[in-house]
Amino acid sequence: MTTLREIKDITICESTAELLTKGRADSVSTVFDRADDIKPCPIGAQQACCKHCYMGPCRLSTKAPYEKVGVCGATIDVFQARGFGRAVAAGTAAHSDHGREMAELFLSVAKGENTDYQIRDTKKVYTMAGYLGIATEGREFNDIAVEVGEACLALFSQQHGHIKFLERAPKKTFQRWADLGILPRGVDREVVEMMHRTTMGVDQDYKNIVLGSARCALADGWGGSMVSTGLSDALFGTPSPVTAEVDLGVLDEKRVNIVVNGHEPHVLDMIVRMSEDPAMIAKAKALGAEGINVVGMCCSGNEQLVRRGLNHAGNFVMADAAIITGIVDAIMVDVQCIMMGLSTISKCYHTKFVTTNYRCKVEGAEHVEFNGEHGAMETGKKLVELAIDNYKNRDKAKIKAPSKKEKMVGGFSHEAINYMLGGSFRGSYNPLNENIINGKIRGVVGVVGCNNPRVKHDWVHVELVKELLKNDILVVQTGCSALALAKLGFMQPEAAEKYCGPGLREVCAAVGIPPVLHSGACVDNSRILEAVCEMVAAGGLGNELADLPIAGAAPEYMSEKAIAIGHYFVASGALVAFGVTFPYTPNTKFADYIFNEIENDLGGKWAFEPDPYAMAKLIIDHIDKKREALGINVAKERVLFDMEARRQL
Ligand code: NFS
Repeated sequence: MTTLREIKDITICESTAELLTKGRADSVSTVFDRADDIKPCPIGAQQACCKHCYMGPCRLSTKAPYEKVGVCGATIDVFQARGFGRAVAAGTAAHSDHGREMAELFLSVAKGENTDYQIRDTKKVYTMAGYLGIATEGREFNDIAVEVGEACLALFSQQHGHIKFLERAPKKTFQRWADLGILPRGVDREVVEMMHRTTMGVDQDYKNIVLGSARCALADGWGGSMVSTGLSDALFGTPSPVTAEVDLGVLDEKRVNIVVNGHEPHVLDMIVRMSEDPAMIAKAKALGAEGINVVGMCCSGNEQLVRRGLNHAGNFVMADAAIITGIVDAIMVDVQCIMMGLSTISKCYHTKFVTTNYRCKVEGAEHVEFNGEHGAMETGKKLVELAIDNYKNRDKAKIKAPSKKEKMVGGFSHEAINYMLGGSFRGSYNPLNENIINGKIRGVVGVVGCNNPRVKHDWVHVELVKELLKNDILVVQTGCSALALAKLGFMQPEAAEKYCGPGLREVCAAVGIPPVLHSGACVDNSRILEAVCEMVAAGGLGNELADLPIAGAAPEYMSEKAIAIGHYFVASGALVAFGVTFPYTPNTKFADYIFNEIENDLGGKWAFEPDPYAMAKLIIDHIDKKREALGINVAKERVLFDMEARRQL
């Protein structure tokens, strides 16, 4: 019998704790309990296992002096690099297959073949055309849009030359990539090449594999993800500040509740639109409900939160808790971060678990295929009806409706940041740069990524961000991490007063922004690339991305996608710190390369640190080092709070 953690050790999120307690009383198993039940394989966890051929799998000792090698003679450094490269390829594939879906959808709309969606942000299409070198003078908008869509789609299978969006980077950063020979070609080509290079008997130089992985990761960040963000903005609107409510309390006992858990914004968009149809509302009312309530969960929810202020139920590990409420009439999923356990747990309640994408079917789930290009509206209606019909099956004895929810302001695209800081007539990044130069803002850090049930849910995110804010570091967020902070009120302008050092507090008050900016889903980390390019362009902070006092962190990550994102930030010149665990063996050449030496090649580097306070310290040290190199470091005390001070806070 496994001993399960006490709920207080599992999460700091009150509503999650409340529902997990009920889940245990209901005898259902959640992702947290399964994490207690299955210990990670210690050899796999250190990437000291290679299973890419059938002379093995070979497992090496994780203790120095690492003399043992695989049957083919491969060293532990090659083992680690291969595993790393494959994670980057898988993550890149995931973001990019999603990006391609957006490109195909956009193209069908631009061509006038699909009237279920519209292009809502024409300005974005012109901007994209500019980056892609597509002429716009004197041309019909639709012709431009079709060409933009085709160019974006072609970028996936591009065989020669680099992805055009890379030219948005500062010249020096671009030159670094060119000199290293890692300017990526099309996304598909880079993913295929990385899979090839990591098969048995191909690339057996760990540095060459890691640099090859950088090429693949760059194709993700500056290719697939950038296409996804750009075209989704064109279709659904570029985010600008908007209010919403987050946490499980957004579920409403009196209405039909639909939770959409996934990554395809057009699926959620259609379900929301169909739920607003008076005929649908009438149908729900006829069954005794007061209406229909659609909320997001994880990333497509993040996209619709920052674009239209859609309420959001929480990060992906909270999906079990949502079902345990007994008031979720349907949970609809598309692709990515969908736990198979949801199928099992939904059967313990009345919840319908519905898959909608041919790529992601789950045993035991009902499948209603959603095709954005054909009959999206019809399918959207069908999905909403299915939830309405299930409302009558609620089991009153199993209901526990959570009440906790928090208000937030989100929607900080790089365009919105530009506007907020500079105003509509002189929108620019100059004010941000000035505040960094004068030291009111010490640096900017992207705190992103998943939750991982092996650590206390949300706690690492929140403690890290608190430390950064106290030290005048502006925080930009995406993905599940953003929900951790939003649920605790960090995304309200008032949070600046409560959590920030004096400099950051002053800037936030003057501009009227929260100190933690929500920028969208994980694919929207490409927005952070855009923002940091603008920072270099605005001047005064160096000539390449690696000069900036910035960093990235994914303190509770769990996905291969996070590794791909981390690596494109490293390849773009940032320090990237990961928590929980990292697939490496300490004191090997591979470890030394990715954590140190790689900085000479790429300008950025990796760090692994599970403790949020130590992570904050290493990030702040890095930022101070960059400030010093820029000659803008005014001596500043680092505020390190002791336990007592933390408790008071
Ligand atoms: Ni990102 Fe979205 Fe969340 Fe992690 Fe999964 S939902 S794309 S991978 S778990 S942040």
